[in-house]
Amino acid sequence: MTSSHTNSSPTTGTAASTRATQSAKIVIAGGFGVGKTTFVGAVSEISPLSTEASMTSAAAHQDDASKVDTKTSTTVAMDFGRIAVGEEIVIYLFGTPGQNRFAFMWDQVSLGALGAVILVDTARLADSHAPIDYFESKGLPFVIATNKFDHSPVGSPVQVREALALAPHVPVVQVDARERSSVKEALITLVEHLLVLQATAPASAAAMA
Ligand SMILES: Nc1nc2c(ncn2[C@@H]2O[C@H](COP(=O)(O)OP(=O)(O)OP(=O)(O)O)[C@@H](O)[C@H]2O)c(=O)[nH]1
Ligand SMILES: [Mg+2]
Repeated sequence: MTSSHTNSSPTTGTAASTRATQSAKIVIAGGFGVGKTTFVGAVSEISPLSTEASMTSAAAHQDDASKVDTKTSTTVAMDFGRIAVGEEIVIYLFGTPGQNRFAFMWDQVSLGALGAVILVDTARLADSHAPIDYFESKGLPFVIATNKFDHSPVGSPVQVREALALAPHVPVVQVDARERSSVKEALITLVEHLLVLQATAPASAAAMA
């Protein structure tokens, strides 16, 4: 995997401290209330940074909580989490705000990212069109992860791929954003997808770094 940048650890005299650390940025995107903040929080090894604001009745015309009845807050800027992979690779997770009125944040949140996980609620597939179009237009690789909501129809990956008119090479996986192991699987799928893209199109992958 190509790293987004490389940091040298400060010298303290031990072999471990002089090892280079590579870091990669991954974006967690998707429509309103699909579980992005939950996803980042489930896997982050640090207390995730969230920028949640209460969904008040004053903003009810904007924050349509009827779509996600357990929801009392919404992300207004971004989520941030961190996972170490061994001693040498650190993955930073940036979650986007889901509501269209905060879409102006997506460029900032996605800057320098290697790829994205786009979370999807199969009961509201149309909400995924904007994030999918966004990452396609930026040429940023992504995988689709259908989140496991009780109210949502269980679509097979093939049905979801068809309904979202995805390119054949885009992976589709099922995820439970509350479960660390499930979130890790989705992230591994993205990393594997990035490696395949890099192996098959080295020039374009290098340009993303
Ligand atoms: N049943 C179920 N509920 C989930 C799952 N993931 C998230 N939730 C719940 O769904 C609601 C929305 O989750 P969030 O993580 O806030 O969603 P979000 O995409 O960050 O929302 P915005 O930032 O407002 O777009 C919360 O009440 C979560 O507890 C899941 O996999 N299954
Ligand atoms: Mg959120």
